[in-house]
Amino acid sequence: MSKVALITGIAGQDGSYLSELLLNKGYSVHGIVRRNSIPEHQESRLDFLGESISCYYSDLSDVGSLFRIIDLVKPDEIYNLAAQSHVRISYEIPQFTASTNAMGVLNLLDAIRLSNTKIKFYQASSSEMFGTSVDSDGFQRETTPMHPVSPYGCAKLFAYSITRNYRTAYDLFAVNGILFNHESPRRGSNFVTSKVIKTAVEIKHGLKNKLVMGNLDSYRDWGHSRDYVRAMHAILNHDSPEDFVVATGETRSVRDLLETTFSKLGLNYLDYVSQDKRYMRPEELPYLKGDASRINSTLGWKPEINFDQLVTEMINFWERKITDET
Ligand code: NAP
Ligand code: F7E
Repeated sequence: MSKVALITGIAGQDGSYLSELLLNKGYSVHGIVRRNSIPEHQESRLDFLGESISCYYSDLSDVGSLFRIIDLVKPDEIYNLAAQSHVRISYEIPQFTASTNAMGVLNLLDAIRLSNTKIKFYQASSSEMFGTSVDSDGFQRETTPMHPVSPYGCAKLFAYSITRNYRTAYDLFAVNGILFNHESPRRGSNFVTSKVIKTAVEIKHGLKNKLVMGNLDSYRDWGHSRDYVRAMHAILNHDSPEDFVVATGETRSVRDLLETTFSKLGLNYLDYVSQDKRYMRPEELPYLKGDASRINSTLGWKPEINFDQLVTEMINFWERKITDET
């Protein structure tokens, strides 16, 4: 019999790639979406999957609806990808961010604990939890202390901790994937990779003439969402419940991202880019570089798409989209 997966945040970037992966593995795939006043756009990342998945209205803050859906779907695995996932915006809506990203996870864990303790639970934890903490060799790994520097990171740290707590206290198969930044053509257009690549393509086509940015000197470890959802599935299907870092092990500055993108398009970013404080954060996380050797040696996971291929895929996507629209 096919396994049943329930994905919260199914209509997000990772939700769409994970749905594809699980369907290809023969899963029956179900997901939670929030009510939106324009339902036509809401599941656009899932359109290509047609009727092969089933979605239900819910919200991580609505415990009753979580119980209802778990009872209806009877999942073997729950992937909790739902979150207010934008770090800068978490400063503007800190309480909503904490309510979804922290308390929402507790709601789901309680729903599992009180309905069926056999359900396996994956929590989308984040490298943002490390904050300013880096090991002396320049990497962050499973043992690195966590000192988050944003409302988003603080809420995710609660979620990470309560997942571990419920694992040991109630013997749940509840695990964390500590994922570093991962991107794709399906990335929201207000995250830095999509913003830079989309705007650079628009500049090349004469649709815009400037790109206004925030901090250019932070470093990120950027991978591809398609690779990272493979890691989520592997972590949840390991024979014991453990937490793993998922990363490429390479770090680049936002400036490097600008340079790579604009030069692929035959442009010089210095001619177009300015900075404005509206895109700066009250506190910045300056540097991320993950050590994924544990997941590599234990589960055999490694990324297959490198930074250069990621940027090229995203440029091609925005080239096609902009050409189709003009
Ligand atoms: P995303 O594209 O922003 O997707 C998040 C999804 O969660 C959206 O579909 C959103 O729905 C939904 N959501 C938000 N608040 C909700 C609530 N209260 N109840 C139910 N659903 C809600 O994010 P992503 O990039 O796919 O990331 C997936 C998960 O991994 C998130 O938890 C994120 O924090 C975490 N993560 C991401 C990265 C990364 O680099 N991408 C790295 C580490 C961890 P709406 O569209 O209706 O808002
Ligand atoms: O910013 C800088 C910004 O918003 C990356 C989320 O998926 O990864 C993501 O969080 C860097 C930061 O991602 C702009 O200050 C400069 O240093 O793309 P981002 P993030 O904050 O790292 C973690 C792991 C998650 O878990 C999160 O869910 O780029 N930056 N100028 C800018 N960033 C944005 N968004 N916009 C700018 O104009």
